[in-house]
Amino acid sequence: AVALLAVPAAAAPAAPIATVDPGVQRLLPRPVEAVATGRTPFSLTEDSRIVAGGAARAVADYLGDLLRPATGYRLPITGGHARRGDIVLDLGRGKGPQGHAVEGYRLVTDERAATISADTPAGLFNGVQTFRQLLPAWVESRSKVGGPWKAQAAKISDYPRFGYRGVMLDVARSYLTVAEIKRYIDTAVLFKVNTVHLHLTDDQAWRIAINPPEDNPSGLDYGALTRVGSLGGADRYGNGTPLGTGPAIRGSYTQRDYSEIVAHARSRFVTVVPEIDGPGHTNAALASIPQLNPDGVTKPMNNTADVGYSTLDANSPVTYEFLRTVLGQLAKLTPGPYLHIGGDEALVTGHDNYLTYLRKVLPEVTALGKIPMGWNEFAAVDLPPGAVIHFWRGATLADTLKQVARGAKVVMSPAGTTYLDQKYDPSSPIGLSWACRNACDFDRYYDWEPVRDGLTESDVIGVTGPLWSETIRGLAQAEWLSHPRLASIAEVAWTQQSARNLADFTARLSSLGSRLTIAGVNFRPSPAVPWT
Ligand code: TNX
Repeated sequence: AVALLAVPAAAAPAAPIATVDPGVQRLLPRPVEAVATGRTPFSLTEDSRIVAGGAARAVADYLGDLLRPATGYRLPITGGHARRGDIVLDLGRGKGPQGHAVEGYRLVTDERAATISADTPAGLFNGVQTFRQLLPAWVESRSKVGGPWKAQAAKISDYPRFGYRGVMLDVARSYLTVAEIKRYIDTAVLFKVNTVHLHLTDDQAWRIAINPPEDNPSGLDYGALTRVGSLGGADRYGNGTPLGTGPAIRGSYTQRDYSEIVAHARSRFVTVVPEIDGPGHTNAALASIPQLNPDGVTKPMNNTADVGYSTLDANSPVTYEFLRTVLGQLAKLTPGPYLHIGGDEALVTGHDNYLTYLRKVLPEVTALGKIPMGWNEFAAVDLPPGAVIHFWRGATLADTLKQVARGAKVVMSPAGTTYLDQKYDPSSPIGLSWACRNACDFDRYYDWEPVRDGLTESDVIGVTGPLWSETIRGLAQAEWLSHPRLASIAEVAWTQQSARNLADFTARLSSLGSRLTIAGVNFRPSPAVPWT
């Protein structure tokens, strides 16, 4: 029998699929075109090799590291011709689906080989994630387990709807170690997430080390940002009710730590987007460096979850001297194209000062060769072409549409359907509930269309799930709130709208639980999913 998982006609719902069916019918996100060919399955054996040359070698290294622990096979990486049972990474112009060179791939599995073809290493990497899901869930085991390691015989041609498929980690309200961030990324790429936004600074804490520059006219003590500013986090609500239990909320990243995160992300074709929030959400900076305050006196650190009470001084040259140093160092450490400058909830800045601030900071970012990104409030000023509006709520929709008409782009994070920090339902022990109340499971985060509100397909470059961390302590809690809702967001970002269907997605989720369990990744087993 030939099972079909192709794009259905726009009006027809996707064909229902069996929950335990292996192979193409469990792929997450759903591919553009995936056909089970009915041939003999591919078998990975102790004689299998990874055939890859040139720039495909980096992907081959990743794939080898992925498969060796569970299989116990050597899986040598080699050039030359493929033999029966090999995995082939075939990189070259025109190898991927036509018109989708940047990230598209083809995958063919049968008794002869598993062949992934793409125009770019990023495309190969996407194909590897699909191949990974065709193998039994036990392949996620970090220790050796028995096979057989068969992958259903299939033909797949696939590419993303959007190029920016993101998740945001708020490491300011609660710290995550470098190892935890790497682990989180390693799970996210399973769903073809390719962007990790790090919310590095906020009222509660400043997490990234900044070196004093050679030219330091105001003699600012940048070391205080981590010496003082990193010692906080959100540990109680404004009314004093304690918030969060688990590992320490404090910590910071040296520039070497940050580079290690960037390098790890890069090896998984993930772009890191650093955020330095301002002019609001800046109490930790104001508590570290006295000259940032109009009265020259540091503010006290504040570990409540409160926001909206702090601001940088838009009329002080020291503010811009400070930001030039900070953004300059981050730009150097960040190979990705974006610098996120926040801009949200500047409630005590005053409108004119807010505009002044942005009109000064935006050119600094472009002068560093980076694309400015900011929360949708920042669309209040004219943005440089290509700037990215990170849309989280509707209040400034008119500004967003105006800036889009002038060439800005949009990343969608509408709070009620993407905020990963929200409780699943009132029984969730952690999570907030201001953006999504009562029923905030994977279905709600799946069943929405990102191109809306007067935006067109080419205005939107992608989707991100923000994981704010006021209530989160450590990786296990971060994972619990993320999975399976991150899979929903990833499919919204990857899969064409016409191919998306909630019932079909729910059925495909059923096999994800065992995969995450074997991988040692925490998740919330939603009662609505027939977990297998
Ligand atoms: C709003 S969304 C915020 C964050 C909070 C979050 C909690 C946005 C741009 N700002 O400061 O952490 O709500 O859900």
